[in-house]
Amino acid sequence: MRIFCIFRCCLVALVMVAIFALSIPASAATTLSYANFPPAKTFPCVQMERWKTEVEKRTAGKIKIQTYPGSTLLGAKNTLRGVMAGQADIGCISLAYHPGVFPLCSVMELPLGFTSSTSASLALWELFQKYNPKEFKRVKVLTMFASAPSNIMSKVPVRSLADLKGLEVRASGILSSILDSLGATPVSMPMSETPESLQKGVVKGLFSSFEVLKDFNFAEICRYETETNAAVYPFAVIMNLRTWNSLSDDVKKVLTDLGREQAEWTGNYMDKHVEEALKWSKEKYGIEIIKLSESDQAEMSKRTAPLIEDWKKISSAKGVDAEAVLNFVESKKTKYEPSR
Ligand code: 3IO
Repeated sequence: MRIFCIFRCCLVALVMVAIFALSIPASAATTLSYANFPPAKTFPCVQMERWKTEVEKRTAGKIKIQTYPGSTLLGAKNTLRGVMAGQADIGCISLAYHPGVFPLCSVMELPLGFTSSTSASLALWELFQKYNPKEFKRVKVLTMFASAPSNIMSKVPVRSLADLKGLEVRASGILSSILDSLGATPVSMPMSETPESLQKGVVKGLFSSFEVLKDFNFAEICRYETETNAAVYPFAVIMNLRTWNSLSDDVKKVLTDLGREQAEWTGNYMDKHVEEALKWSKEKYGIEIIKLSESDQAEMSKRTAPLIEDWKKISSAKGVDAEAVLNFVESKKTKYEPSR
């Protein structure tokens, strides 16, 4: 009886040690949540999965990232607050969904003539590094990037600025003001609400980069694509500050080192994907690409130029050295634009 009791005690102890040992590797890894608003196959989520893979590899299993695409954790407009409050550790935001909140970085929404996502993404990242603007002081910025230049995708052909008059077109932020200055009727909403609005006919088109023709299948409903190569949409990937402060120095270094690389990777991915999406849309739906006349292009520059002056006034009132910021972005554009 006694021997049996000792044996049983040993067995219990052994099982407990085994459970403890097994639990060590699990508790050594920290899992961070990452919220993203658009569907999984769109570019903000493609870059999220790439970032996750690199972080998990480079931290050798210390950090695991649980990704939540398609607004499954936080939506387009509440990701900023949600990350500040700790509802998610990390989140991806489109700055144009928060008018007035980012007086400095909103410079990237202006019609500055960027022709690629890569050059705009690098300019945005370096702008942030240089000014470290206080508009982001309540979060840690991990990386930034920008969409490719925006164009009009519509159900009806827009062959001239005259055709745009009164047309309801979806955009956000300063890009809505660009549409307004061209005579369209802008309807501001996040990209994630656009499929339904197009379906219901609330809007007749959208103003964004061309890769969405494939990724949202917008080519099916918007057969006319008018090239404007207008402004880009700037994005930021932000982390909760308490989460950031809880990370070890070696993990912080991995994330810091990845910032610029990720901006460039995303730009390259986007620029290639725009080409692919256009080819796909032509083959599958026979979309028509429309170029505006020289005189309409000149008229566009003339009508949108005051938006730059407006931005200067608004950002200066919030303490931004507007002239210096614009000059900085122009110099980066010259540096990174593919020479033609
Ligand atoms: C965008 C946003 C979500 C998914 C794909 C996208 N491609 C371009 C954008 C930028 C944009 O239109 C926006 O609303 O942020």
